[in-house]
Amino acid sequence: MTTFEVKDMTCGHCVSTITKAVKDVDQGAKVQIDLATHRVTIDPTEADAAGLSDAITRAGYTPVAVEAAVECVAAKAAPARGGGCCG
Ligand SMILES: [Cu+2]
Repeated sequence: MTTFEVKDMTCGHCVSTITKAVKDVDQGAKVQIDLATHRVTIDPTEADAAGLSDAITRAGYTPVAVEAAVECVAAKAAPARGGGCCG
């Protein structure tokens, strides 16, 4: 599971562009996008994090890899999202 924060993803069009870009490099990947938090979570089948990051960059966006620890902080900041990693 790889998570990116993509700040310049702002609307449904961006969501479909990014989803398509990811599927172009990894057809079987599961892509979950939360527009409100600008998070793109990818469950890849063949591409690695660098390849996925590349694909999103080529689509015209700026992905920033999110570490598990950062995810934890974000979950605490927004409890409605209920992050499992923070207990
Ligand atoms: Cu957009």
